[in-house]
Amino acid sequence: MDQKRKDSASRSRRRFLTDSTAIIGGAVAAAAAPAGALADDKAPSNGNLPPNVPEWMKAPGADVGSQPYGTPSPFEKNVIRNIPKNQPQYTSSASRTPIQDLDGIITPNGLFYERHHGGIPEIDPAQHRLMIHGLVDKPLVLTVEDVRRFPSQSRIHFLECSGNPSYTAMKGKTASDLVGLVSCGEWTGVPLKILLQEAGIKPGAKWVIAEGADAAAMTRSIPIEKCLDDAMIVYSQNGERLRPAQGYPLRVFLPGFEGNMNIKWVRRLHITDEPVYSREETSKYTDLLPSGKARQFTFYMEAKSIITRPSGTQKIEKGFNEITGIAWSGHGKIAKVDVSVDGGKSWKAATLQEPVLTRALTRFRLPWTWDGSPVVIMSRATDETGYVQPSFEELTKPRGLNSFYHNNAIMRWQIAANGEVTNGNA
Ligand SMILES: Nc1nc2c(c(=O)[nH]1)N[C@H]1C(S)=C(S)[C@@H](COP(=O)(O)O)O[C@H]1N2
Ligand SMILES: [Mo]
Repeated sequence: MDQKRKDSASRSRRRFLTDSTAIIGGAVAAAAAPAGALADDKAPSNGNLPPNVPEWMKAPGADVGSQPYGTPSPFEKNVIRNIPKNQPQYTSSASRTPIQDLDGIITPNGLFYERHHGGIPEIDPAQHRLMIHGLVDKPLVLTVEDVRRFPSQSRIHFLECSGNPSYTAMKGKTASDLVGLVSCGEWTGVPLKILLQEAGIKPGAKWVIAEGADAAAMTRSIPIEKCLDDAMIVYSQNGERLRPAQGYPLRVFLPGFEGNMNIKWVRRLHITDEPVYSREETSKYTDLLPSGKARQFTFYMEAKSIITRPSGTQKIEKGFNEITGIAWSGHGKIAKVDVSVDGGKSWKAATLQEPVLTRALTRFRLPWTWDGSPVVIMSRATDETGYVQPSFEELTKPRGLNSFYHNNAIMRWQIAANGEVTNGNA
C-alpha cells in the first residue's frame, strides 16, 4: 500500500471508530456501565484488560486443523440442548433448543431440538432405501444416491413440535423450557412432487403414508395436495448432511406442518386413497374439545412468538435494553409482531429483521428503556393471513382445557424491581 492510501485508510478507520462509538455511546447512555469506558470497575484486576496486552496476543494460537470438525469456544459450554433433568430418558424423549442463547433465525445443527419416539437409529446410507408404491404407475425403490440425482432445492423453514408447550406445561423457567421445541434451518433435498411424478400417481391418489425406519416405525398420512406443493424429501440441513437425530439419511419435510408429520429416516411412501389412521393421528396429536369431539389432522402450526431476551432466569439493568425474540407461522410470512411492556395494556410494533421468509423463524426487535419498576412484557405475532396470536384465555375459550397439543398462546415474562426475569404465565 502506498503512503497516501495508507493515510486515507487509517483516516476512514478513525472515522468509523468515532461514528460507531457515538452510536453505542448514545444507545447505552442511560445504562449503568457505558460501553468503552477504560476503567472497568466491574472486572477483576486482570493483566489481560486494556491498556495491557492480553496473554493470547503474546504467542501464536492453535494450529489450523487442530479441530477438523469445529466446535464452539469452551467459554460457550453452557449453550447446549435443554434435556429435562430428573427424568429418565426413555427412548421416547425430547431435547430443546436453547432459544434464549441464540441470535438470528438459524439454529445450529448441534442445537436443533430433538423428538424421538424410538431412539435415534444409526443408519448406514448404503443399506437404506426409499420405496414409493401403492397408487402409482411405476413403483420405485431408490438409494440415497438415486434421490440425490434428482433436481434439488434449498429452503429455510422452521420445524416445531405440536406439544410446544402442552396446555399444561407453561411453568418452565426459561424460554427454552416453554417453547424450545422449535428450530429453523436451511433444508436441501428433492421436491416430493418430482419423485411422485417419476413414479406416476394414479387417479384416486389422495394421501401419501410416510413411514420412518426407526424402532417406532413412525407413520403419518400426508394429504396429496401438500405432497404436490412444497413438500420435500431432504438430505441436508444447514449445508451438511442431516444429523442422525434429524433423520439421516432422508427425511420428509413439510413446511409449516406440525413436527410429528415430518417423518425422519423415511423408508417408505405408500400412495393411497385414504389416511392410515395411525396411532399418531388418533390417540396422539388430536385435541379433545369440551364437546367430547376431537380435532384431528391439525396440519399447519399457527402463528406464535416469544421474547427470548429478556427472558426467564436472565437479569436486566435499568436503562436501555433491546427486546428481541422470534416469531413464526405455518401459514406463511409473519406480517407484524407487537410487543407490550405493560402487561398487555398497550402494544408497540417491533422491527422485523429482513428477509422475512415464509414458514421460517422471523427475528423481531424493539428498543426499550426500563425505568426499574416491575413490569410484564410479552409479544404477539400476526401472520400474512391476518391471524393474530391469541392469549391463553382466548385460545382455551373455544378449545377448553382438555387439549394437550397446539398451544400457540402469548407467553409473558415478569420483570421484578431487581431486574430478575421470571415466567409470568402462572
Ligand atoms: N421416524 C420418526 N419420525 C419422526 C419422529 C420419530 O420419533 N420417528 N418424531 C416426530 C416428532 S414428534 C417431531 S416433533 C419431529 C422432530 O424432529 P427433530 O427431532 O428433527 O427436531 O420429528 C417427527 N418425525
Ligand atoms: Mo413432536
